[in-house]
Amino acid sequence: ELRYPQKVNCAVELLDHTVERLGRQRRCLVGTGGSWTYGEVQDEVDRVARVLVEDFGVVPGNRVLLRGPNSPYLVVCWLAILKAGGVVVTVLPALRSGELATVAELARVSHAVCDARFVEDLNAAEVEGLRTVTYGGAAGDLETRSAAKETGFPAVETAADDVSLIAFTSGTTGRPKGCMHFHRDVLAIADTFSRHVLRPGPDDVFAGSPPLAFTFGLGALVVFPMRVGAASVLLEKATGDALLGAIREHRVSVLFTAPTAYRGLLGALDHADISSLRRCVSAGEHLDPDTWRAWHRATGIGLIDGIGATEMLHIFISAADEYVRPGATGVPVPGFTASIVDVTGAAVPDGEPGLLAVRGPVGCRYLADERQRDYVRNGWNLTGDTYVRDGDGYFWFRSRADDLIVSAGYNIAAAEVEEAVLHWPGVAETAVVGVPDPVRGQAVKAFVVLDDTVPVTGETEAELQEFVRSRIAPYKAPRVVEFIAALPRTPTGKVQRFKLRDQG
Ligand code: 3SK
Repeated sequence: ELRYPQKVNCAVELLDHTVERLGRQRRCLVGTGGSWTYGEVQDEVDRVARVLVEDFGVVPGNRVLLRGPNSPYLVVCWLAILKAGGVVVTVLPALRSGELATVAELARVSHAVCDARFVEDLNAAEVEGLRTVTYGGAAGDLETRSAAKETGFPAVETAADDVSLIAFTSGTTGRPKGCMHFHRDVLAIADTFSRHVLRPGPDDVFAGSPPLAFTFGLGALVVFPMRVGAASVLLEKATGDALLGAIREHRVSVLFTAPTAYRGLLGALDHADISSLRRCVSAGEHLDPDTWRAWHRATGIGLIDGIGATEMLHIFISAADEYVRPGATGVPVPGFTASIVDVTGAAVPDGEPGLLAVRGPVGCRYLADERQRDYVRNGWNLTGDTYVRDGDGYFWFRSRADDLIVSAGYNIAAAEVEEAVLHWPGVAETAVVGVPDPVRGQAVKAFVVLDDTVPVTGETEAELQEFVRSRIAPYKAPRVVEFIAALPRTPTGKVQRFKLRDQG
């Protein structure tokens, strides 16, 4: 069981205590403008915290919106808000003014720290009483103010159970939900998944694609490296080339990204130097066994698959090294318990699909949202995923609960059909949904993005259907195929199936 002191500030734990243990000289954050040691980060965090408190009147408990692409300075601001006792509400730079207004209203933000290049949309959101400070670029005045401040800021002594951050999830549909997480929760994700599965050390160098506004990125690129005194490379635009360039230049050893990106990287490894890589984590979407094997063949590294959720802050089922079974997500991370239940909450026998239920040191706490009652039942968090547990205790993804297609009385997991479609040469990505059908109730429809090696002809749809029927039970094969240029995705990369369903 994890135990933390009653008073704990996660920023102090991640930064000041790491400096106390390992000194000021270790490399901490790396960006396009150069790198920062732990000591430099500590000094700037303290100065920025002073700006927030002394110039902008931040008091403990204030909710502070933080907006900018991944960069060392974004991390400095994140830590400074926490040391000042604020609650960080990190949002994606891609959000538009209407979305920002919704988040600001739901979270009742009083202050904002914003990359100067992204302040226009924030201003256009017209959040009443919002006090905004910008950083970066000519218009950034945070750095000018911080340069005039002293270091050595006395951090606010927050309670372990004080809210440290509110992370918004749009899910794939509906009104955004704010997930509140405590100071101890931030430490708990490092002391569970990272400590027991990833097992990084102070000489590791982390990099990856997820934005810090997505808690996947926050854990991967801030919390996990800083908990052990390692370094993190923050890329504004983590395209395949940028990631490969960073791996070579900074000798990255721990990589975090999603299966789609691993598939993309596979095509670009020929002239890449990835000899420094030692751990590669895949999460954010289901990892199919073919991608696992292809990455293993090409790099000799077994991907560490994991499932997490913004509601759970980070990964709670995973496996690494000899415990990996390609195609399975893994087993509950030490500290978490998982089980498979039916809609009444009763346990489902091993081998049968049901709803994934999980409990552990971190859990869902929606901010003023009645959907809390659906997510947490009897202390179990219901993630909305359908899984099967096998006799060895491994968890195998079937589908999102809302991705189950019921056609002519058959339950069809969209993921299974997608896996079959993906085997067809030339398919870059696919999403399978159920669309209304007068005879079957629902019909299976595949939206398919082809790479440019395959021209679409009048025969292509039939050929693909025939191919899928040869791989899985014919009733699961798509009755309709639509070829499209790109799948609609949320800003964090999840496929927006509801848009495809609406499109029919
Ligand atoms: O699996 C996910 O989507 C996820 C969400 C939040 C944090 C971490 C992860 C892996």
